[in-house]
Amino acid sequence: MDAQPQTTQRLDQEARDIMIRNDRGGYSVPTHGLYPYQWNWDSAFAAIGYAAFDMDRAWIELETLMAAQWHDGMVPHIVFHEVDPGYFPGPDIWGGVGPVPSTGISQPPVAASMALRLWDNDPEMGAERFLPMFDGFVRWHRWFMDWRLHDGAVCITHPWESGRDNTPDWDGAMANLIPRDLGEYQRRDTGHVDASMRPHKSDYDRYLTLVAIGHEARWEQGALHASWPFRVADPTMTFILLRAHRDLAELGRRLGRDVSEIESWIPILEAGAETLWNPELKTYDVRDTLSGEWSCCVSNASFLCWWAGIDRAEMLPHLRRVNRAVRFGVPSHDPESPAFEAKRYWRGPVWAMLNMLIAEGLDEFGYDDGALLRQNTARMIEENGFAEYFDPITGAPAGGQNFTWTAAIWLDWASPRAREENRWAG
Ligand code: 2M8
Repeated sequence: MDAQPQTTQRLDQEARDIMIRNDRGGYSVPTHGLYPYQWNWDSAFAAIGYAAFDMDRAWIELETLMAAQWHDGMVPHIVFHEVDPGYFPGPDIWGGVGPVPSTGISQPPVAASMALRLWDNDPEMGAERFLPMFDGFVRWHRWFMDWRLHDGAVCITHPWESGRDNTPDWDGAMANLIPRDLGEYQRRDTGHVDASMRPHKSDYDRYLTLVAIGHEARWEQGALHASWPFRVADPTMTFILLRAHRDLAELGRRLGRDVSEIESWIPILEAGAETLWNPELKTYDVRDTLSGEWSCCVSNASFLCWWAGIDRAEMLPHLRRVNRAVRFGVPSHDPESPAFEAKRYWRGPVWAMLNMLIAEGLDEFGYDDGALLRQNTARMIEENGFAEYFDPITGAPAGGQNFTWTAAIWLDWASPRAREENRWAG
């Protein structure tokens, strides 16, 4: 056997071991220590990782997540199954009002798209397991349509809602947000990971201010909507929800359900996505809906347009430019921007799961860049392991280690074995 298949076999095994070790029984944690709870979009990616060796376990991941759905349809960003003082802020600070202790915001709704993938893996099991969840998914997607739209683009009300916590995309909106005096609090993240790879205290002051406002209002969207001090229209959310609507409609059709309401949301978001086009920078960009200001940032979320089914000619030169500037693309922030920081979380590092979404979108439009990105992601993991994120210039692993979504993305997509076995193009 030559070196490559041996490496692949070893990494496949390592990835499976990580997924098994991060399994807490019915849900996975992103990594031991740093993130001891169930996160929304992490779980969606975890499901496709489990699908590589245990389809039943894959569906359980989504079922556990959906069981935390709130009465108003929201599916929370963190589900606090078992209180763990190693993470801050925990359930007491959030005061979520769902059936299980949770946060009061959501996260990028990639779950319907991952459910469609599970279905394609095993259609019989897919029909059986998705049917009971279909209505819940529709209610969740409707919640975004009811509470998060601005001119058809999807907004976030907290940096944590986008999943791209400290991206420079909302530096302006964050600067306009006046933090409360919160007294002393103890962050736990910097006890697990070097502070140079994490957000600053000034960020946390604002994250916690928003949580305090939501908690006081018991997360009543109707009450919060008018006065909420942070509302940013975001390509991550807009593109991911647009794709998720398309995928949910497909799942509904397969189940023989009426999907006309879901289909009616698609043109709304398509029009909304165009409101995120920054004509000066010629990129999909973030817009602060309160100040009207553009962020003027090219981020990895800007390149989710293809995943959403939108092929915009100007985006390909941007993608090639930012990838040329680093060894491992796609950097989470433009390396030519002064705000770029190679190791600080969402201000520069590469994230394997966003690479997968970007690459698959490119594949669907027939661009070779998708296959190149997959090979590059595979090399990055081969050389540097299953880190939370990676320095795009050196590939150095950053953040938490033995990370669920990196292992899942390897198993389902980046591993050469996945490519041979799988239905994925390229
Ligand atoms: C990161 O965010 C959490 C808060 O949600 C944190 O830093 O405490 C983000 O990378 C987010 O996208 C991710 O879902 C979460 C768990 O991996 O970690």
